[in-house]
Amino acid sequence: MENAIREFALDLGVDDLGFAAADAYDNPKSYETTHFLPEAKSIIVLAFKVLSSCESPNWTAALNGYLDLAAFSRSASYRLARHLETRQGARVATIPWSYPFEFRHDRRGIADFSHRHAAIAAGLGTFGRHNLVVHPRFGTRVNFVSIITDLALAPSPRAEDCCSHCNLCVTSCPAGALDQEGRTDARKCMAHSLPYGLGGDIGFWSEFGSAGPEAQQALLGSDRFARMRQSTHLGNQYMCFNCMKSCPVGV
Ligand code: B12
Ligand code: SF4
Ligand code: SF4
Repeated sequence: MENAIREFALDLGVDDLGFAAADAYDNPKSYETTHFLPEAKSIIVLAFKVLSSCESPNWTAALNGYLDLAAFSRSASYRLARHLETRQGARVATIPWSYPFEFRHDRRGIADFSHRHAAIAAGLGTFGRHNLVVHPRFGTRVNFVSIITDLALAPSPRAEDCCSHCNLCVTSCPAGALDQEGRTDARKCMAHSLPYGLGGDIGFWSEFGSAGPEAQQALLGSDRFARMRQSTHLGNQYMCFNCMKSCPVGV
């Protein structure tokens, strides 16, 4: 069954996939797989190679390649999940690329499920110095989505250490967010990589609330406001790809 699933997914255009037993998924900060699907037995993790456009000096092109990946990952995940339902009689829970995730005050900025840990359990790579998963062939230039299912699937073998410990990701982070080993300073990263996300939005409206009428007019006419509005429509509007594009593995 694993081979048939693999063939179907690769035919869709997915770059790689791996299988993990649901109880091999180990992340104390996220929910158990049974939180998403009470009958969970396995996780199928799909890997999508990030387009070389992430290196474009033009930000529109860099971001657009990323949004293409996100849109495709959503459709590939749906098609594979439907295939599992119709052909294998499976039950499924699909976990998205990034959003939606349950925002909760007591779990600030922490998603319900970790694709990184699922990918490692499914043999799709190992943690690199930048706290991202390094895939043996695609290096860091890979994103994941996961499907939790009640099918009992044979787990894929774990990958060997894929990070060459060259430190290039750390030195190319413009925010210093990777200085401490084993931890991404999410605040520093977000200020640089997602300046028009939730934090930027809150900052804008706080400033707006305490500004006089003229300053408010200027704020509404600013590039900052236009970018923020665009970000609201697009979802994640990433402005930094440095830790991903600096990694020499698999390029
Ligand atoms: C919120 C989020 C962010 C936030 C906060 C990240 C954070 N706090 O770590 C911000 C905006 C800062 C961010 C930034 C980026 N992100 Co992000 N992000 C997410 C998202 C949506 C949720 C993360 C989460 O809360 N997971 C739940 C927690 C419980 O698990 P976790 O993510 O694995 O977090 C644990 C690990 O960090 C672990 N850990 C870290 N290092 C190590 C090392 C070892 C040895 C071990 C054992 C554990 C460990 O400890 C944490 C707690 O358990 C995920 C998608 C997802 N649902 O997985 C993408 C995701 C993690 N992001 C991704 C990417 C690519 C990025 C960026 C490069 C942005 C970009 N331009 O694309 C940067 C990279 C930052 C970096 N170097 O860490 C990819 C990673 C792909 C990969 N190859 O690993 C993901 C999986 C999206 C996807 N679908 O592919 N991200
Ligand atoms: S995305 Fe940019 S700011 Fe965030 S950790 Fe990577 S290099 Fe640093
Ligand atoms: S850039 Fe170097 S240190 Fe960083 S993850 Fe890649 S191989 Fe590891």
